[in-house]
Amino acid sequence: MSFKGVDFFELDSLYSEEELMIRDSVRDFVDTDVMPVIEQHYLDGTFPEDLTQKMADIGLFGIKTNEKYGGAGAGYCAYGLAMQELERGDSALRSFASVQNSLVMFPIESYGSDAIKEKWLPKLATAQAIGCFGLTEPDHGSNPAGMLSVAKKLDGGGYVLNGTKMWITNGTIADVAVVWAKLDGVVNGFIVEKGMGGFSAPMMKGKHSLRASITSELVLDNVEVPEENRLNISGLKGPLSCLTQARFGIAYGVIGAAMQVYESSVNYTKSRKQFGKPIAGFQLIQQKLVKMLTDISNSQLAVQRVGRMLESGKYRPQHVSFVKRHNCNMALDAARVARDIHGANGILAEYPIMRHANNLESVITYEGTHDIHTLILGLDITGISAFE
Ligand code: TGC
Ligand code: FAD
Repeated sequence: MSFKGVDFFELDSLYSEEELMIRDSVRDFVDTDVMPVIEQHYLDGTFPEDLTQKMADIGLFGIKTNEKYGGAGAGYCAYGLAMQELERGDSALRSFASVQNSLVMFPIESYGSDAIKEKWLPKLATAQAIGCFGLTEPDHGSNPAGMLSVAKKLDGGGYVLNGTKMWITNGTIADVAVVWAKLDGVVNGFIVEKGMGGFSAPMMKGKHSLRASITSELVLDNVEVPEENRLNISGLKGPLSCLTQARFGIAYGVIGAAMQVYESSVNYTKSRKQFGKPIAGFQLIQQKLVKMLTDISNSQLAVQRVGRMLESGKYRPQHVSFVKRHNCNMALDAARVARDIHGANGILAEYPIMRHANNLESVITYEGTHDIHTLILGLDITGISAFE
């Protein structure tokens, strides 16, 4: 039976027909193509690479990108709903799509030279090319301003890049990397292409979370890139503007994971009997289900509002921090409670619980940890920075 969604407040009425159509096509894809294979990929620690073409075919890459580059030219809420459905399948697939859309196509479209846009956007939209985004370094995660990667201008034109990036989603399989490095002490973005001399992207191993996602190092050892591969933005606002896009998609995405663990919990508690009756009949269980539904519904309302604010251009990045922080925390809590509700069965691959719970431990950390978003909002409230 296909997924019906969790919609206590009849929120479908807040979306256009086109937005619901996009959501439903991703929902069908997840039910048909993702659910049957994802647990095994998670257990094996493999990314389902064979699904990327189908994802492109249903328009999952370049959802907001201009149609002239092969995108769908849709709005933020359409993008968000697509991420929600994908993450109901697995955070790894949503991560893949977040990176492709928000962290690679967005900066190329916003800041790339015409040559770079024409070269990469159509290929990224059709999954002929895969992208990655290299900001984090081994010793600079929450504080990317301290990055050590450097770019130097070459006398004959172009730049030479040196440095190491870590925790880079899609790195090993990427054809193109958006890499951030300091040029004369200021953060700048560069397009690094697979096969460029001195560039390698070894896979990171041993993860207990996001096991169906590829996570890599990026090693830049005197990599030469031409002038046209430098993005037309300087300062930390370059990468942070990309993060605003991706964080919004995550805030929608994690609702999908929460919906999945909630639905499984409702079904499980109705069929699982203890002390002579279904556990759904115990007050403590009902209280947990009510909290999950309340939290999911609040998160849905908040993120839809932020989506419309982004579409109107009347937003501040702090609005996005609010929903990234709140919704990731909500989904992780829901997954942990669902694990409890499923008892011992909650740790089995037969149920979509532990996988989501483990994945969400990464999702609450990447794109700005829960506490970094707390500090962003704390600064917004008080006007006093507590970062240092
Ligand atoms: P700060 O002085 O606050 O800002 C520097 C400049 O940037 C502007 N700005 C933003 N612009 C757009 N969007 C935002 N969200 C922005 N936030 C700030 C700001 O106005 C300023 O502009 P200007 O013109 O004055 O220069 O910078 P800071 O160094 O104090 O840093 C602030 C802090 C700590 C909040 C920031 O560094 C931060 O957000 N840290 C968290 C790092 C992070 O999120 N890393 C994510 C790496 S990528 C990733 O995780 C991908 S996971 C992909 C997946 O698999 O889904
Ligand atoms: P740290 O910054 O070392 O933080 C450790 C702890 O200290 C956290 O609890 C944090 O909240 C806390 N802390 C830090 N600073 C402060 C402070 N000022 N006040 C109070 N507490 C503080 N990065 C990319 O660039 N591209 C990617 O594609 C990408 N994909 C990822 C995929 C996965 C699976 C994971 C796990 C990470 C990925 N990341 C990626 C990296 C991610 O963005 C970072 O892990 C994240 O920004 C946190 O950095 P850190 O891990 O170095 O933690």
